[in-house]
Amino acid sequence: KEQEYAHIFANPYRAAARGYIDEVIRPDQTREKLIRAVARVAFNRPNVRNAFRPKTVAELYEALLDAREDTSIGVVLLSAEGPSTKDGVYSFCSGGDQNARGHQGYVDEAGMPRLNILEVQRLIRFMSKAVIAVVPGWAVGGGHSLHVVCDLTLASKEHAIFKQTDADVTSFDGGYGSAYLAKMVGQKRAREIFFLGRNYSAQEAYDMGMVNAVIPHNELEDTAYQWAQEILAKSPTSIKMLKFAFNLTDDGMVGQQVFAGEATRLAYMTEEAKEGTLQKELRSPQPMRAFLHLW
Ligand code: S0N
Repeated sequence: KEQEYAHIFANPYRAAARGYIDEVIRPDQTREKLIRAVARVAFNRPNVRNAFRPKTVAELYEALLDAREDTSIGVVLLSAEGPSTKDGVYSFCSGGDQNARGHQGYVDEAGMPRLNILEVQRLIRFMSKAVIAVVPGWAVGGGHSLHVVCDLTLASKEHAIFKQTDADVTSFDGGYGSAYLAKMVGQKRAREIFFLGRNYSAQEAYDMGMVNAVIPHNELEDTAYQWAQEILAKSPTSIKMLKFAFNLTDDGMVGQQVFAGEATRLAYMTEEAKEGTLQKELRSPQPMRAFLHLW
């Protein structure tokens, strides 16, 4: 299907619902046998270095939301198609499409100015699953910010280049793209990246601490899948709680809310919660039995 994001469905029932496949043949599955899978969401505008316009961002948001809601998916890879058919250059994402930007900002097909890439950032940040940026080439401007907000980044040894052009084009990611980047690489390096707008290789990005591994280009996607498999082998609840715990201190009360919300969800699964739901205590107050057991 012609989309600005290639979206590979991990759940065959969802793919069938969207008309991508005709029939799902259900094997004899028990709950234990259910496969937890990896979703790969990939930029698909390689001839403009995978720049995003409002339409692209809307599709990206929908694909990521789909991956978040799909309980069979444990890890999301944010990657990119390529190379460009014009010149063979690889890119992850070059940020906002400069052709969609007018004096009102980034304007969608209905003429409405939008900057919904920040909603995508928040979706990645607050998603209860690990999101890995798979960077085959240029990661620039808002595309650089996207890799920053992902949980992990894997970069092509030969082709990945990291660059912040925000200050060249009168834009500034004052949130995760800069402040969170500074937590990763330190204040001086983050200011250098934004103030000078230089190119950094995958190795330099790794040395600074904003990339987890530098991978030979032709092994990048397989390696990302392998990392995802390793994460899938872990406890999903632990991965989720760890992600939200790592986020908590930087996200203020929103971070606390997200973490506490998950703690509440776990509390609902306790014996105490069964009694709490019945509200017996309100009718005839007495100590909760499950509570006594806990102590
Ligand atoms: C990526 C660069 C460095 C690649 O250079 P290279 O290899 O020399 O290729 P070019 O010849 O320049 O480009 C090849 C073709 O691709 C088109 N193109 C490239 N980038 C874009 C783009 N961003 N938009 C539209 N087209 C693009 C070129 O025009 C060329 O086309 P043809 O072949 O037809 O000539 C280099 O291309 C470059 O520097 N690109 C621009 C990068 C940039 O400045 N991006 C915008 C940065 N700003 C944002 O992203 C702001 C939006 C945003 O996300 C935001 C806003 C507020 C708060 C937060 C954020 C946030 O950052 O998240």
